[in-house]
Amino acid sequence: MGILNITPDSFSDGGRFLRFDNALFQAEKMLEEGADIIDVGGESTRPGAQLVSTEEEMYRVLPLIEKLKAKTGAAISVDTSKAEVMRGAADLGVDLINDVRALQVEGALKAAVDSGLPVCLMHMKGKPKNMQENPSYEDLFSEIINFFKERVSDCIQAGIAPENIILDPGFGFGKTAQHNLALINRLSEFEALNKPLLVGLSRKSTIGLIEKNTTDRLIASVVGAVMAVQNGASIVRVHDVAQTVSALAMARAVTTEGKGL
Ligand code: 7PM
Repeated sequence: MGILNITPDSFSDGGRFLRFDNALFQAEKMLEEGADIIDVGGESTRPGAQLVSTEEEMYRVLPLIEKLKAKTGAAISVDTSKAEVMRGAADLGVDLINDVRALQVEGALKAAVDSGLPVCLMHMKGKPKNMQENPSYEDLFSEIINFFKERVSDCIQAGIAPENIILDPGFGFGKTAQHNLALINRLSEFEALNKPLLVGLSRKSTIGLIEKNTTDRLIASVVGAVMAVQNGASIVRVHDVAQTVSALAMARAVTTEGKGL
């Protein structure tokens, strides 16, 4: 899954068109590099980030989804927590709803059910505003697993098909570096839930402990992605598609002892 974040906008329309074209170019590049899904997001969930209005978020993501659907036929996911954005994206033929708030915002669960689309439910402890202020757990894995069990049960109850649910432990969302590293190392503990797992660790701050400069986080991010897949992840959400695809191809060649070559 390639990440396509639409950054905040200036007031000038020139800027908006430029950003739109740039985003389109990025998406096409990621598809050429081997991405299977493009994840389009218009809200920054960075710790302490400003909330984005529904109107602004729709304005950022919907035209892009529409254009991508028309131009590429690639699978598109929409990274949103807002019911209106989910509905708008579903009307445009989006393929997956990716929600860092796990459909807990007012109206989101209903919108997801009505869409009939697969959903990714992510674990977050706290809110983006304060989630990185000393996150603590009595037991990291059992807390996340219990959260998943409750959300899966609520989603199925509401009408989402069990086979349409993907789970994500939420790397960096209310977790210390040690928590994040434990999540990759013991990701297989989530396999008992029998759902596909999605992991997003690309360029995040834990990677930053290994490589300070954001521009130098490529190799560390790729190693994390490979280890996540080795430990059971079905989808990795990444910025650097070509390099991740290459690394995963090598890892698969080894584990299949070259059968696919
Ligand atoms: C600023 C800071 C912008 C952080 C974007 C981010 C995940 C996600 C994000 C994830 C799933 C990023 C994050 N992270 N969706 N959306 N899992 N399912 O680093 O880990 O891309 S936003």
